[in-house]
Amino acid sequence: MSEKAITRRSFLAGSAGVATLVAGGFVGFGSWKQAKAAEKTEQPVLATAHSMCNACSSKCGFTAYTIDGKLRKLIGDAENPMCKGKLCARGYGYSQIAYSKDRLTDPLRKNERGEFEAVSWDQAYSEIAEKVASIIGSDGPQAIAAVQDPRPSGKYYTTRFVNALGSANVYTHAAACDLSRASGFLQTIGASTYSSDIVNSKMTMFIGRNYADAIRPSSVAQLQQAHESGARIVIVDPRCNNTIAFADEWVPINPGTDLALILSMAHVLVAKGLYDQEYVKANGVGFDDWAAKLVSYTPTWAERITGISAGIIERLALEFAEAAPAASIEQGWRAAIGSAYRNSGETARAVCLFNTLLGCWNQKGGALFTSTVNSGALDEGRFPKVPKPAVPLLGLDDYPLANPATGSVLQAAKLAKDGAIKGMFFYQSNMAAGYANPAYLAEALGSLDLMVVIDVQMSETAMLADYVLPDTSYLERTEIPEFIDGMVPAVALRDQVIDKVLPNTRPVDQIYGELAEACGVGEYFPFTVEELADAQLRTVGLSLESLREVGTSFFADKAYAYGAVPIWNTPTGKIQFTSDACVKAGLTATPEWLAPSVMPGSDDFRLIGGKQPIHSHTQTTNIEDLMQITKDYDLTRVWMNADRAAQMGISDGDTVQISSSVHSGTVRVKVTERLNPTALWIPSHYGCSSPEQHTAYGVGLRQMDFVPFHIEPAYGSAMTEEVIVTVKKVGA
Ligand SMILES: Nc1nc2c(c(=O)[nH]1)N[C@H]1C(S)=C(S)[C@@H](COP(=O)(O)OP(=O)(O)OC[C@H]3O[C@@H](n4cnc5c(=O)[nH]c(N)nc54)[C@H](O)[C@@H]3O)O[C@H]1N2
Ligand SMILES: Nc1nc2c(c(=O)[nH]1)N[C@H]1C(S)=C(S)[C@@H](COP(=O)(O)OP(=O)(O)OC[C@H]3O[C@@H](n4cnc5c(=O)[nH]c(N)nc54)[C@H](O)[C@@H]3O)O[C@H]1N2
Ligand code: SF4
Ligand SMILES: [Mo]
Repeated sequence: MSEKAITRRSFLAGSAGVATLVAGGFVGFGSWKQAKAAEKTEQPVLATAHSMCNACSSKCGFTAYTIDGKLRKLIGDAENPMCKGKLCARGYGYSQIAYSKDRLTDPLRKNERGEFEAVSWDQAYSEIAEKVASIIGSDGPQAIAAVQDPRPSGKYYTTRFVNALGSANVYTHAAACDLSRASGFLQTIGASTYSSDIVNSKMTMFIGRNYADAIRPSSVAQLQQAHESGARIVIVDPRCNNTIAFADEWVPINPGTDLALILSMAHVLVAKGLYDQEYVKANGVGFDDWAAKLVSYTPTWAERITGISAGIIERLALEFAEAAPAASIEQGWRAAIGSAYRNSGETARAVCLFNTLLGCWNQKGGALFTSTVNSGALDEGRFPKVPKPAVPLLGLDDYPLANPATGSVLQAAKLAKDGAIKGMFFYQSNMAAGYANPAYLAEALGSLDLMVVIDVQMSETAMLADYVLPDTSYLERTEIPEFIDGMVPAVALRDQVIDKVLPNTRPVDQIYGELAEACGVGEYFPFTVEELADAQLRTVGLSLESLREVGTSFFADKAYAYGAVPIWNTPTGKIQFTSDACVKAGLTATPEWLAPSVMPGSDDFRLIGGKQPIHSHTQTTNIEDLMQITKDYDLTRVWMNADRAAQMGISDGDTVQISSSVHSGTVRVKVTERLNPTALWIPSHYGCSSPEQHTAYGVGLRQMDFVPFHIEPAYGSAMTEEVIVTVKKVGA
């Protein structure tokens, strides 16, 4: 598939053309700009620069090759820990965003008729500042909030700006991604994630995590290596996803029941005494309480819930015992334990406790706590400290287990609807299309007095805004460094690699700096992004110049060593088999079976979703070449189990109407043996409802439209798969 995409890419130079130009030699992007400024360049100038992809949050490092400031090709940097030399198809395809005809070109303001009109930057800033002042005047700074998708500069500048206004309310997309996972892990092991050492493992189980479709190139490479070196790889997924290419077994579980599987595997280990008793004793608190609950979770009990035979469950548990401590349940990301169900947070807790039974933490082949290096303290004269906001992040009272680093943006939406939050800023976030039911979000965000969206194209979220501010694309701006967690911690840079395409766009650092100035808090932004990047890098022995040379730099002296006893950063300082905070939040002390909030019957289905390798969330479907792959391979179809389809008289390619309690839509069907019969699987990228995205608009269905607005108790997530749908054939 990607080969096809690559041959179509119009920006790739023919190799003969490149060869001629190479004769002129390569220069860095900075030198190219100087040459251009001096206007002495008669011959086309080739330049190269390191930067980072922005098509998903993995931020793979690459070298960009340009001719006269225009992008010609990208090559993944071999040293970069995220890509290890290979970008994925999205990484190549998404670079076209810079030249997209649907880019936002000017600041926009919505007029009384609800239409956008172009305004000057100064006018936008001064009107926004006026509204900010009025909101703060009447409701205090805590009525201001922001949402950002964690990118290096986006995160830093959004937080700094909102904090400077006196508000702590900065949220991320976590509530629709990995909030339950991070929060459940925090309750149990005091860390929001870990890394399974797949390559050195004897056995790794993936529960709703799909390396081959929800791609990070280095993870795919690791999995391939693990598979080739004999690690036993087990995929637990209602769908036989493409990771099966590197796996030994597919466990086609009923969706939403992973907790029962884990509890009953734990039952087997505890009942047979096949767990690391010494490890549990030394590191855990409350084990006996969990063990008492596990007694009833026999494989026979779990078979009825999960649809997986008791024999298979017992075998998997015994295989784990045999492989321990070089074994683990992989950390997962989104599906099943991230934000899908009423039991996602509790499933995440159980995952950590199961790994504890294996005694695999920080063991070779087990589950590791690698580390990152961070920027040290900066000179406060040049980079003034922003005072800590008086009121803490809103929403944590209602969802007390939500990871405090991200909060629950859905509770923020509710607060907007109720009028407690009145002004919201969005940076690189398409909340309205992806974080929960879009109709609810449109209403909630529609209640705001001020909504400002900074984006590169007219997203569904931007459509709702009062002001839309056009960012430069990621290829056109320099950001602050990205510190990368790993076996050897690293740092990489997103740098400007092409000349600005649209003259009236501005980079994120400039936008927030100028907004701050207009809002009267400009004193917190008296530096350029280059100065900040350089200062941060100098605290770790590097400089902007030295990082630009190499793209990625490693901290070899901080390399991971197996065997270290982790510091369990929980209230008890132990691995918490029982948690007081969970009890306070209305859950059980130890993870017990908690059924999903809805269950499909024999006439309907649970709608589940997932990634396709050529798209990211909602942000890439407007890229023509990526969407062409969708069309060529008919990728908008929903998957339906072959037996169920036969029973309903539905054939491959038929058109069906899918209806949930809140939405209905028609789509074509892919009939397959590769899906659990209780599930209907929908790709999560389609159904764009912004007419200004001319390629993506109206193609396919949007998963989130079918999901009612509801929030996982205690954890604050979107419960994206707590939805039952009926299916009716409407056309052959
Ligand atoms: N429908 C749907 N919903 C989803 C998902 C899905 O696959 N489909 N996935 C879920 C998951 S796992 C996650 S992590 C979240 C992700 O949710 P988000 O982080 O909101 O990601 P996207 O939906 O891709 O929206 C990103 C927005 O950023 C804009 N953007 C892209 N580049 C730039 C830039 O350089 N500058 C600025 N200012 N904006 C830019 C895009 O145009 C787009 O509007 O969504 C969750 N919800
Ligand atoms: N191509 C692509 N890659 C991406 C992204 C992207 O948008 N596109 N986004 C990145 C981001 S932000 C994220 S969060 C990750 C997400 O990474 P993943 O969590 O791996 O991705 P998903 O596709 O959401 O879900 C993985 C699998 O879970 C299965 N699943 C659904 N429901 C259940 C269930 O109840 N139980 C079990 N056991 N399995 C279930 C789905 O069938 C799917 O195959 O991907 C990252 N990589
Ligand atoms: S995984 Fe693909 S889309 Fe994500 S950063 Fe890497 S190359 Fe870009
Ligand atoms: Mo995500």
